[in-house]
Amino acid sequence: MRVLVTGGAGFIGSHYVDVRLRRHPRDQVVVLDKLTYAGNPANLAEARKSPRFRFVKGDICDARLVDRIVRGHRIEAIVNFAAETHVDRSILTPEEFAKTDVLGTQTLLEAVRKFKVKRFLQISTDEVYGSIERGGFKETDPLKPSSPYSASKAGGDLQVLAYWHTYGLPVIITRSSNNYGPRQYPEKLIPLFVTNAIENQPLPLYGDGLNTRDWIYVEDNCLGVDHVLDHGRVGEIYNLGAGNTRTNREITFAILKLLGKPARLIQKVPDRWGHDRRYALNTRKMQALGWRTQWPFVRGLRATVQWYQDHPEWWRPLKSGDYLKYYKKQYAGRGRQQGK
Ligand code: NAD
Ligand code: TDX
Repeated sequence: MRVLVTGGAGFIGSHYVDVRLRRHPRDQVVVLDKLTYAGNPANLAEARKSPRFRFVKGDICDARLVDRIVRGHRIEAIVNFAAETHVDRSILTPEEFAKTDVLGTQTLLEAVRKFKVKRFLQISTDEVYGSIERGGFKETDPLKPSSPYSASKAGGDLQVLAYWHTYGLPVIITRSSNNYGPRQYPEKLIPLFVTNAIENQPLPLYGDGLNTRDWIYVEDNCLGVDHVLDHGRVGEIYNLGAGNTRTNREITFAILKLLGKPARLIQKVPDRWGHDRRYALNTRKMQALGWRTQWPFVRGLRATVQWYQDHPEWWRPLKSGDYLKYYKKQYAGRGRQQGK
């Protein structure tokens, strides 16, 4: 199959490219990525060794470019990972999120329509369901996103479903829980805390630290995505979670323990605005499709911490320049929320 992976230079997308090339020895994979601050050509080092791999730098909102790639490479399937993905950034600059996550998705759907692409797989998130006190969300549950990020992702999902209902396009959506693993940009909880702890810098734990997420190892998510691309039913949504719910405090202490660092590195900071309390997914539908996670949390976290210890050349340059400007801005805005 000839597969277009958008956002393939990012964290999950790059792992997915590796998975697809490894598991399907005859497939060709084209990556389209804008290389925003989160995209990193180094993430595709393994893929570049393959003659079946091509990279194009560009924006999924650029309809002419998307058309040229889909037609030129005779693309049969699109897997859309491209998105603005960080909740804190979406609170500071929501516009980019609506552009890429909603309009970019729609631009890709138009290309699917025009060139009769056989499969369109939209990579979505558990955050579109909102927060849940106990139990896990099912695929049929209503959407109740809280942040500009999750609202934009929900907007993308609704476009995808509308193209299924209206034009009968062969679309599928996966919604995964929080991924972790090598090559995750060090603004997200686990890589931020691991790299800060390595450098003996404070770990900014939001609020009471009791917000809960379900953590899935990135390879388990990618194997699930691949399974859905080949075996999922069009028009369907599939949740991908690992059943590993942990509070942020638990994650923080686990990281400190693995690195042998003291609890005094933990710094209590004001809460994220509109911070969702708990995410969790019901994954029975994926299990019925024959998918299981393979990475227990303890093993996945150990492998992740080890990777960041072994690859300072990957993350050190990312934690300077623009990154620091963003950090200052983020904390400067805290506590100014009105109307709540
Ligand atoms: P990431 O931020 O690491 O990577 C996003 C990639 O998309 C980057 O390479 C970036 O350059 C690219 N990109 C951004 N805007 C683009 C545009 N307009 N055109 C082309 N490329 C563009 O993100 P990630 O964590 O790998 O997430 C990938 C996908 O998975 C996203 O759709 C995200 O919503 C979803 N997701 C992520 C998680 C998670 O825990 N990280 C969980 C559930 C779902
Ligand atoms: O410095 C921090 N301190 C902190 O306490 C950061 C960055 C986060 N947190 C908390 C906020 C959340 O409760 O940790 C939790 C996880 O935060 P993030 O890593 O920012 O992830 P989250 O907001 O849960 O969203 C992630 O999972 C779903 C991804 O960023 C999304 O792209 C994905 O859709």
